[in-house]
Amino acid sequence: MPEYGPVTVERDGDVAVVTMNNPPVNALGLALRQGLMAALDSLRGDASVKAIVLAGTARAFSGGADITEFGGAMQDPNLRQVISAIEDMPVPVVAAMQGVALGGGLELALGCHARVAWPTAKMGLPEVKLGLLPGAGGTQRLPRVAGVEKALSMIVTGTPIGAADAQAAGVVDLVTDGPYPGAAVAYARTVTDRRRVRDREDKLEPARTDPGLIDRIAAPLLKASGAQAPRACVESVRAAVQMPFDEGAANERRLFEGLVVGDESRAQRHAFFAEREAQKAKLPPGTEPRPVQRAAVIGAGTMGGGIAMCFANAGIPVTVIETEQAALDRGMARIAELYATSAKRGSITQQQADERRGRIQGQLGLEGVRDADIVVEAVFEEMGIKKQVFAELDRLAKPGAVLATNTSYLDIDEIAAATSRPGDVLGMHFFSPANVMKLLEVVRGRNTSPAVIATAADMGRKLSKVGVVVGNCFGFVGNRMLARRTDAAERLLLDGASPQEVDAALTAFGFRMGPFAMSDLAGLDIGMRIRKAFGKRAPVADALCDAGRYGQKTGRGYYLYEGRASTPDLAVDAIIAAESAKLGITRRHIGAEEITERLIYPMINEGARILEEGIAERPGDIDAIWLHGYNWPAWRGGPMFYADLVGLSRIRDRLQDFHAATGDEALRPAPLLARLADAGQGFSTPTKKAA
Ligand code: T1G
Repeated sequence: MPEYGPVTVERDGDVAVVTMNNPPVNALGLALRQGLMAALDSLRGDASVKAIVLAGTARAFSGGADITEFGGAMQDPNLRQVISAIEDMPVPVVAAMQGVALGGGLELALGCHARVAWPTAKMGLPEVKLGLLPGAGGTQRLPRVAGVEKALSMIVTGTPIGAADAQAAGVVDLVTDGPYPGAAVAYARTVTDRRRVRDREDKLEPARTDPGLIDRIAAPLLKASGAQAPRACVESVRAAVQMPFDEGAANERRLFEGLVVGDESRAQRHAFFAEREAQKAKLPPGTEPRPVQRAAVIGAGTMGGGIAMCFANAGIPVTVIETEQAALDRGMARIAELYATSAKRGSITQQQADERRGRIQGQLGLEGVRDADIVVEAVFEEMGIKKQVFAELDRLAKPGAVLATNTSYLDIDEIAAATSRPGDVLGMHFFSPANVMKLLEVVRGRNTSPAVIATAADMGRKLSKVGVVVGNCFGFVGNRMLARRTDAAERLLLDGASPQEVDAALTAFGFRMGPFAMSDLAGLDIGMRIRKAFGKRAPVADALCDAGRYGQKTGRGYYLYEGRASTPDLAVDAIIAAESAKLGITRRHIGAEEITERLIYPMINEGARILEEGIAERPGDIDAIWLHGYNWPAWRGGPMFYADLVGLSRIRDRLQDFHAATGDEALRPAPLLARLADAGQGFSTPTKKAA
């Protein structure tokens, strides 16, 4: 069996099977491209070959272009050359797709004359999630097989589709669960139409005859993001409709080359790798996670219910524990309702909803933890109650069970000290709604054993979370940095900005919601309780709470609410002005740039302290936390990556200004930040992958 690097060629009678095997996901790096070209060259003149099947592995047909190659000089053959070579083969080439076919992987398949998919196949063009657009003909070929509407939705959202959907859309010609790749070999023998996808125009006609079609479809898709890439995707598909193939492809290339060198794509490529690196906890070699067959969650409130759903969704039976029947019934009813809604929306099947619901059992009393391998406590956020629960868990839970608390800021070591097995205790901080949000802060205590950390990190992967291991301190990583932004927002109001100006600056930066709209959604009373518990003051927020303005739940907070619709409220301006006057602050107009800097730079500064203290292992971990837990805009890469883009000397200088103006010690540049700025360095010396 001839081999060309990671590519092998095998004969099945008159059909040649070309198989890509470049673990882990058949990324189309140079060696694989060269191997494909060599294999095709070896077959081109062979008259005994009547058809070719292009195959991958069970995990991936191909995960696309090798992202680590971006930013460097791309060596030939490039992917477009490989695809043209396939298109121009003298015999039909059929793609056999199981696992993922993403980005360049789907573009490769679209270069084939036909496509056969297995039920496990997932295909899409997710380049927009890397701040790019498909750069090997995807924006030109996909509309030619799936039509403009489907293609635009797939390309601008980057969301992959399954085999059945792909067949319905015309992306694949056959879906089979026959032998792999044998069923494609059999199909290849029947293929007579060797028309290249690039030569098919019929599916472009509707857009050619209806000039407004593209904009009508694109408008709602573009609403979601302020980034450049989604707009470039639309322009490239428009070119597919308006230009001959080669011109459209050249235009796509031009757009691609503009984006790939830009900050947005660098930021999103950084985010891609940071998310994966962040999940690799630094543990002693040979540390193994403990087996988990069964889980228990204490507390059936919003968080407890969501956490239980995570376990059930991952196939792990879970017991939800409450102290009162009414609370248990409410919690179980909420879970059932959430599953019913998901089934109704079609995001899961009714059968999946029933199976998952069936894995969750409610129980009164802590006895229910006895057979659990992992217990997650999600009771009221008060230290006394937490310690009581953990003392009971220590008595009831089986030896070796992992005892986790979902606290979002309390001291893990103090909670662990309530047990005789602090090595088995750690934090597993989920984000609300827990069954939706991807982030999981895995908080190691002073005595937490490596095996327990490994078990929680492994559980994060199994629950499809981005599990980031962090150290124990007030608010861990995310909330500790968020507290700096909250303080800054409060100070901006006192200095002269309005809630809507502050929120507008942050949404313009790329967040979906500003700090005050977010506070109104969560409820100002939550912040007030924490401030009271720790003796902290926030003059404006306290005054609003004193006035009973808790946000949406009371119909007024920083804004006035009619249902979910909010409007500015002059009464709030008066409250703010009064608090400023009490503090002798002269209010002034503050521009959007200063507002943005005063919200973001203190967070970055706190991030530097967190790195210095070893609470976070890598700057990328902080970025992954903010990207997956706090809606930091992906095209800005995360706070620490963004800091490197801005330049640490600018941030240091501005912080010094803010410190001088307010006397707030938290705004004094952190030693690490000052040191790196003085040395002209950044938080992340460019890793090979994000260069
Ligand atoms: N390039 C390089 N490395 C990749 C890679 C890729 N395309 N995809 C995955 N990896 C690495 C990843 O970093 C990790 O490494 C390991 O593989 C396993 O990945 C011209 C411009 C395929 C769905 O956007 O979405 O084609 O951490 O942990 O959960 O138009 O990886 O082990 O060292 O994520 O099973 C478009 C990106 C590229 C798909 C598998 N393609 N990949 O998920 O494993 S741009 C994508 C994924 C492009 C063309 C353009 C996922 C996956 P390590 P993993 P997984």
